[in-house]
Amino acid sequence: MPTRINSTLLYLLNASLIAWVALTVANANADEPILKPNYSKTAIFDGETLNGWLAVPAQCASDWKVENGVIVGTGTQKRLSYLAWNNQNLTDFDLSLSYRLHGKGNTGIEVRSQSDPSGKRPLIGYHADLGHPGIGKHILGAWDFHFTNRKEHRCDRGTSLVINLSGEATRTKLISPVQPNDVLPDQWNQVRIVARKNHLKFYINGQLSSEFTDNHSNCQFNHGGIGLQVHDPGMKVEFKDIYLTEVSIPAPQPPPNVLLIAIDDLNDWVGCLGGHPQASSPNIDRLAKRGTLFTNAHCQAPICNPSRTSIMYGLRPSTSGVYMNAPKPWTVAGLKKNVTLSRHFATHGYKTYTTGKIYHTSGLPEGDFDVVGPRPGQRLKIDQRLIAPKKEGANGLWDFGAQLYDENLFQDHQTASWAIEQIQAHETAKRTSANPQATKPFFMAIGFYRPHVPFYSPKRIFDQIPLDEIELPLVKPGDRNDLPAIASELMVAQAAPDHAWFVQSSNWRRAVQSYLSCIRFTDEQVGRLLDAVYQSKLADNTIVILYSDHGFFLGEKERWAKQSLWERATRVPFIIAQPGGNKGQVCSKPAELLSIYPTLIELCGLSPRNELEGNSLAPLLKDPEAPWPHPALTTHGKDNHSVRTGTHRYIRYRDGSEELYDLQNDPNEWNNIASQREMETIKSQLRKQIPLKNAEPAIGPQRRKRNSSKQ
Ligand SMILES: [Ca+2]
Ligand SMILES: [Ca+2]
Repeated sequence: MPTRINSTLLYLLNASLIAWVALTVANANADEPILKPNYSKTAIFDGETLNGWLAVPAQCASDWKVENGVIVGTGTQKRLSYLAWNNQNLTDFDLSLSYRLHGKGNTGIEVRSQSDPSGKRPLIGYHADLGHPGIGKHILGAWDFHFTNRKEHRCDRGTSLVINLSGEATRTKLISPVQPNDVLPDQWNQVRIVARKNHLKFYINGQLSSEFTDNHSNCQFNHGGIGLQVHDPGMKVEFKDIYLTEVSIPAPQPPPNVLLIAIDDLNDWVGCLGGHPQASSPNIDRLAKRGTLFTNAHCQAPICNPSRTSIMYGLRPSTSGVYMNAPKPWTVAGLKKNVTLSRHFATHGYKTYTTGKIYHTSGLPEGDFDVVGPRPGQRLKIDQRLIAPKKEGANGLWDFGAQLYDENLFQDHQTASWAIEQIQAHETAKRTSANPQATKPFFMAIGFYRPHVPFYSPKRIFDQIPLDEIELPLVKPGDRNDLPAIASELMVAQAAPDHAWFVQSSNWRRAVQSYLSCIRFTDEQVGRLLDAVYQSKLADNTIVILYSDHGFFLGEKERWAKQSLWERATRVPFIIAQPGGNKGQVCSKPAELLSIYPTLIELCGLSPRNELEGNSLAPLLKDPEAPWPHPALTTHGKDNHSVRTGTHRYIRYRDGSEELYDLQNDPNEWNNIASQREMETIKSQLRKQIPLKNAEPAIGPQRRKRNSSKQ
């Protein structure tokens, strides 16, 4: 906590004489609506005196006084006048205060401020601008760059600015920034400034106004002071309720390794989620015991390509325009400059590995990983076809049953074996190195293929679940009668056989048996990976995250596969286990796979990225009951969205039709209560969570070519 210093003493000090002590940059911390309780919030204005504050330049001391419990700044001359807080070495912090601007004028808050070596200005640094309402977006709610030796980047109200290493800027619009009429003239308004490493955010009255990430090498300020400003002669501004919360998280040393385990098409039929009474997954369950299990976690798209794109690019489908299994995201012009999760780790000194299915069809953006292992695909030449073709148009992958060949030849066994070799080689290299600290940490993304179709597993596993004991999912007759027409049309999985075929051909029970068997086999492979990490020294320094790209229907609602906005297709297993973190935690707050990217940034101390749309789950890893206002959103095709809260699911389709389910009383989502009059209030609240942006479906290179040849 900063020490209070008598203002007279400070008055005698020229600000330029204050030694600026460079501190180690604190760890990145993604934006959090509420700070964790272990950071102390300090009132830095006592309501009576200017103790701890310093007028800069000293000649303007008469511009600042305390009256009726508030700081009053008056513009007396044509000059910049500041009231600076005495701690000049703030790195990462939250600053909140109230201000009231009488009439017209221009004020603001200098942050990471330092004395100007050229003497041109009283202070230099980043400046959160606060002019009177109506003054324009380049002042009210904008960031200024008050530096002497670098470009003044415009970061107007409503802007998200990223400055790259060489000082070039790119700007995007914020989705719902503060509006001019949200700022009240002549009345108290709230300001909050969040400074995390090189990422600074500026809020007015609870709404984000503008933000920037400053990567400009050697130019950014990673520490400094705080200064209240009076800009114009004749103006009057008041400040009160000034609170500072210093945030300092030491960067993890050495940086942790990351093992990402992606499973394909695994719904909530795992032991720890209890989605099916015969589900067995002792290894996934033991990972849950090492960390936090999110029991209300959902994919952002209920199909491979858009879900995996969302995870690796950190964007919602409604922003990227990648809604279906084409195009591949790295062929989309608008996404080519985006930095994927693995590349972001690579730029922070990580060695990156992958094997199996991380992106759809096992494809990869060029150069996305340093070391790439086998990616054999969904079906092997060795696989025997077991069930006769089902319907015209049904995808040839639809097959199921036991395969009799050597278990070591199964795709997922090979995937795990390759990953284990890399993990062991890394551990050996580090252990035998003369300088273990110089060994790069790893980021390893491992993608298992099963239980995606074909549902093949070794006979040993298959025989564990006798066919006549299989319990089928519950189906309510007439369940679909209360659905809007668009739901039935949109939620047909073209590649899957009809439910009627499974029933009439007596294959329903066998398909469920096969799916459950695949889960058990994949779980065994997860177990082998976990042993490689947890039975070695890497256990103390490796974060393990396990997820499935989306869920899967096996007859519920008389349908099969994914491609729907209902619970069985959106709910996924999702576990984060970090060394030193809380063990055996269960968190029932709505969680999104989109959060993987920002969460890893926070846990590993990487630089934040403005474009990421997910919320870091770090607060929930510390306290699963922490305030969490975010629902989990799932999007299927343009402008069809589901909003999942702790209690309800609201679906709104592009034609405006709706569904609403009370999951607490109706866990199978049998009763669509959207048309009940008393649901209007909850529907209107949930509707507000739907993304405002609904990008046109992205076009890949082939489509573009065809289109251009037509013109
Ligand atoms: Ca999938
Ligand atoms: Ca129904």
